[in-house]
Amino acid sequence: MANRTLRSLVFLLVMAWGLSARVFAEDGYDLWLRYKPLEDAARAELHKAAQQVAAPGERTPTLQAALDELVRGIDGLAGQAPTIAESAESGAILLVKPDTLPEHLKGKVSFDGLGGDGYRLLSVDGERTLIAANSDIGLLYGSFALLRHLQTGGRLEGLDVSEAPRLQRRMLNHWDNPDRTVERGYAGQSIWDWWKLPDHLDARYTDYARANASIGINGTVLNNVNAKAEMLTARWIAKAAALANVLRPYGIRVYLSARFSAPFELGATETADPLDPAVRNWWAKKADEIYAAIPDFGGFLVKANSEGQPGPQDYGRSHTDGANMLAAAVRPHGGIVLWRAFVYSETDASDRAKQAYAEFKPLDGRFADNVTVQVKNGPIDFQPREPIHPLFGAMPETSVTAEFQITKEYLGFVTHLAYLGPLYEEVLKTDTFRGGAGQTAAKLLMAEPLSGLAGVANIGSDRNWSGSHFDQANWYAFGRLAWDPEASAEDIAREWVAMTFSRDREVIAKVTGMMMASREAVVDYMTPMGLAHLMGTGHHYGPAPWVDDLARPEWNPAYYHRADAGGIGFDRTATGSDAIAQYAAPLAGLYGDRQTVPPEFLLWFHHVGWDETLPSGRTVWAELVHHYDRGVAAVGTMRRTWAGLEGRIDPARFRDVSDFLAIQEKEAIWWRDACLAYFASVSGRALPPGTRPPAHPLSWYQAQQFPYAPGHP
Ligand code: GCW
Repeated sequence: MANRTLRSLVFLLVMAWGLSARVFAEDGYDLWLRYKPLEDAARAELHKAAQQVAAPGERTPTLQAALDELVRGIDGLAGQAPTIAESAESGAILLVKPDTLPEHLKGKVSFDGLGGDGYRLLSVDGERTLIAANSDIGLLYGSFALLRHLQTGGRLEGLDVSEAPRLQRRMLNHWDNPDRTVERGYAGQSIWDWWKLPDHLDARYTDYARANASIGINGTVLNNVNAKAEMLTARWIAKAAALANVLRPYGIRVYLSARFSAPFELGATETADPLDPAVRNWWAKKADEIYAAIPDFGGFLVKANSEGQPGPQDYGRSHTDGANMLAAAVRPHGGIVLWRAFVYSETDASDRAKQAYAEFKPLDGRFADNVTVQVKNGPIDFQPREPIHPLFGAMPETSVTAEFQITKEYLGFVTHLAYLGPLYEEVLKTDTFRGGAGQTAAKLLMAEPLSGLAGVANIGSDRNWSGSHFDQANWYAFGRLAWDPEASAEDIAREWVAMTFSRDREVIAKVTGMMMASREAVVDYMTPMGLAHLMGTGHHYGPAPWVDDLARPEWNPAYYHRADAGGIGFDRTATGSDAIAQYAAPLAGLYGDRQTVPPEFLLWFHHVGWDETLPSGRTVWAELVHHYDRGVAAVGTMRRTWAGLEGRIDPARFRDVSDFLAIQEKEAIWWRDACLAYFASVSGRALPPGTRPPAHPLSWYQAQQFPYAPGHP
């Protein structure tokens, strides 16, 4: 008998242990929407103030989503789920629009300045909290904002916050293929389980929608810009429509990348010439077909005449001919065309950094008004650091959208911690001087008639969505900056840490500190001082500054760094490629002058002698070594900071991050050693005294091959 009792007890204990492990093991799936219990006093206070959530008026799917999220969030934070009511008594959270505002509050609550998507959070009567908006989407955004406020330690009392997004289109671009591979994706397969669509809707799609709505994302391009024609067939439109149905209540519109040669490739026309009536007709009919299935379809994203993709130039036509044909097709339905400016051609050997501007600037004023030209943040390609793209503000008669990369193709994939908030912020805060001082990229974007920000998604089927816990922060920061391009990357990091890891002040400070230093560390150990594109061929994993024999000149790292026995750097001044002439005068002057060029762009714009002395007092060669060392040291610091947080972060995520930081440190050393070995060999300079020599001879680094590196098409 005693034995049996003991056995049952042991059994129960084991069960309880298993259950708690399941309940408490954090795997990152919940992202920043974890809603962990508040500490005692705050929990009791919230419990009292949020016994009900009420939303008078028609219960649309969007309003239902808002209520469900509030119930879920308050349940987690306060330890008890509020009930959903029709009208609000005291102790309630009330979701209202101008026409559902309770009688006694009429005239007392202003909805001014909220626009369609904005919201107001307001304490009233000392015992109710209003979420006020002009639309259901505004109420959904307001609900997420209220939960964010509570998750980051805010209280309901005395609340009065109004916010409205400052860009109209806040979009993710998925580079997802129909076979579920993801170009430059490092987080597993595509989350779109195309094969089972439209009949099976993975629950993840709804969580994807929640996460995106929580940061204000309102558009998603489902497929890769290197698009397949099949995506535009009836079979695939049905799949996109099924996804659109899931995303719609969360305010997210679906867009598709369109392959320019689709009508021809699908056998419907003899050509894809944008001036051919049959081709134009095909696109118009195709748009009708798509809109019949997806009434709120956003439009087409197009990569044309770039890296081998088809486009109007194949028929002697221009980007405007191509873009405007598609614009005409979607116009009757209210759709838009996002036409990418990421172009460079092998026939122009001068300077890849100049080509987008050279091709697009002359077309200013010729794009239809439902076209926006989508421009990458820098003139080359999502490098750890680039100066701003000269096209921003350079086409006053054309709408321009900015494109950032969230996935870290050139910043160490998912195993390197690199918080991209500071990269985005640096670009957005850059003064372009277009039309006078103070014209930052953020200001220009906000003034566009079709304003928007696009981010190449880092989302995949990995349990933690982004491949690493910290890469979730890049998705989050992108969304927050698309909502407000003048927000601070550091504030965003702090808020994300509080929601994602811990509300403990010291943890927040330490982790935020790690994040804020992380991108500069990557710049330092990969491409310091304005260097770019030193990554391995094709997969872009690891260092390969020595590569100089690829078919196209601008595929070679040597093309970018131009190092030789005399010096290093790309002369883009008037004596060189004169790329600086594409910037507005004050900026061109700043970048073009050796004395005023910001040190972080020195080698981007200038070719300098190895022995020249810099303001730091070091020679160019010694400065380069200094940066590589500093980058490695910064990763060591991140590792130590993280190690010091053991016990204050849940064990599973603590271990994941620890492992990745160890990989990062190993690879930072590899980058440093390989680059220094190579640059020492070209410069003929010895390492400064006291510098640790590379672990291997240069030939060892050159021999490394990575045939299975992820994300490589
Ligand atoms: O960064 C480069 C990538 C390509 C990508 C291209 C682009 C989708 O290496 O994989 O193709 O940019 O932006 O079109």
